[in-house]
Amino acid sequence: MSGQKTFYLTTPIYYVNDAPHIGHAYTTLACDVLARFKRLDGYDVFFLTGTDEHGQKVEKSAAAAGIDPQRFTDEVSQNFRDLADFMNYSHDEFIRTTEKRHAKASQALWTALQENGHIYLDTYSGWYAVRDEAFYAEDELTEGPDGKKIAPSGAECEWVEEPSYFFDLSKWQEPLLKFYDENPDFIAPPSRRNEVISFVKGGMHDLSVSRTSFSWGVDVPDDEKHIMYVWLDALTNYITALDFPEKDAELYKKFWPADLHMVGKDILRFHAVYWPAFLMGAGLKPPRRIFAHGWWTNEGEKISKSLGNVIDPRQIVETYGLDQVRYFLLREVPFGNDGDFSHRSIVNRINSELANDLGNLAQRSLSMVGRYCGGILPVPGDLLDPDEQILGHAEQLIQDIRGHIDAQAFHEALEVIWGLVRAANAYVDAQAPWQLHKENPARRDTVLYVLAETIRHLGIYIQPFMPSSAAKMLNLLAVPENARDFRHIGSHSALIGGAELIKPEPVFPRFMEADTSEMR
Ligand code: ME8
Repeated sequence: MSGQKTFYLTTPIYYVNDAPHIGHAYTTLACDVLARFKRLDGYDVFFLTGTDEHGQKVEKSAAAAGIDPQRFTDEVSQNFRDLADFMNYSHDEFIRTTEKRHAKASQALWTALQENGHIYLDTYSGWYAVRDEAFYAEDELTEGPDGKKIAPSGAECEWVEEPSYFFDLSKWQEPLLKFYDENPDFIAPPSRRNEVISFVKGGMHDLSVSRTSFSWGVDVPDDEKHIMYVWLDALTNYITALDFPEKDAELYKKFWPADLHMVGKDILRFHAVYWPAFLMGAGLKPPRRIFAHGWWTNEGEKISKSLGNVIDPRQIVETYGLDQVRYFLLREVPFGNDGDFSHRSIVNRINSELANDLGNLAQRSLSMVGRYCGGILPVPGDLLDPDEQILGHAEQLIQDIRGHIDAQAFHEALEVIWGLVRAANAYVDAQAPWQLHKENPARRDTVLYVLAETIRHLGIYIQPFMPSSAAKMLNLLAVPENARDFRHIGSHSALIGGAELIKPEPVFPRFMEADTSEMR
């Protein structure tokens, strides 16, 4: 549709050295909620995720598995793709950096940087952490007990000395600081923005952007001894997916610059410093915003393979339910902060907020329609103040939710939605339709209609977070599928007084403790 607002958002592309875990699921989930929200809000959305398949780390993992790297990456990448389907993500495309089109895009970016005089040949001698695929300066490192050099991330470093091309990052201090200044929303949350600004103010060394001691990567144009540094290759995925560098690439014209690159805090520097510098160096526009979210721990402990406490998203979904996990991950922790996954807290939220607050509201309201009105949605009479109030609350809420989603404050969006759930429960208690049933059936009908209408709004609002449960809820109200987007907020037309409703079934069952006895 011409003139339609567009929204392009991306997840990091994940390394295929290992199985996907809850951290990967979390980042993509946040993007999925945002993508679904924007679609419901009338945007033409492009939502990209995928896998990062080059570099020393992946090459080593393939060697350890005794498989050639291409077959290894094919297998592990498929695990990420399967997880994305399992989690009900609505990505528009899944990119792999071993695709041909990606080598072409990375080489085109390289050539543009070279033509603009930002790349030169020299020798790199310094520290490198394979786990982070990152170079470190001596003064950033500490010494481990066995004398090994350790990066701030905890990764072990090795000494590297080899011919390398360099990108003139040291010259980008001023342009980057100016860019951050002119675009105050470029890095979020604000604490992260300050971190980046002080890093850049501290001065930067030129960045090694090619390697010669192994070969699993994209070839440097016109110098076959070199492959590109995996981060230069990886970051380019965001424009490969838009058909860069094809002439007149429609997707690129339509969606670049990206509205949001969602990342974890571990990889903010690559996205907020290197990536805009590469793009500006190549004469391209930087993205509009980078959001760096926090880190998950498991029952208070850092998640790591060596501790044996990696959380498998499939296992928790099988235990607690998909929408329950989607809700918990975004409700439990202010988005941006670190969070802890604990059995007790997820069960608490499932039982109190999903089963009791929202589930019961729908179940008891719709059961009354069944019991008192023969399952026929009643036609309302005149609205009184409390009715107008709750309906006004439901209708106005979209503005608050939109504000929170645009700030990536998912927890706040859910909090205000639950404000309406609580108000609706208070409305049922105050209006006591079971009492009205005996005394004033006409008023009872109005109250039940107002409740149905409030639940319709709640069903619409929770769609991005819990798509299947929201669909069940809207089905219970016989809301047509084409009347579930945000244009239908506040319009009463979607609920038809006189419509026959199906017998309600609980949308959010309680979690029974015995279900997990095996797990703990
Ligand atoms: O860094 N808590 O890939 P990666 C929260 N290929 N999020 C977590 C997490 C945790 N415990 N663990 C991982 C790479 N993540 C590069 C990216 S982009 C051009 C290239 C999430 O497989 C979080 O989003 O190591 C983090 O940034 C990402 O996974 C790192 O994934």
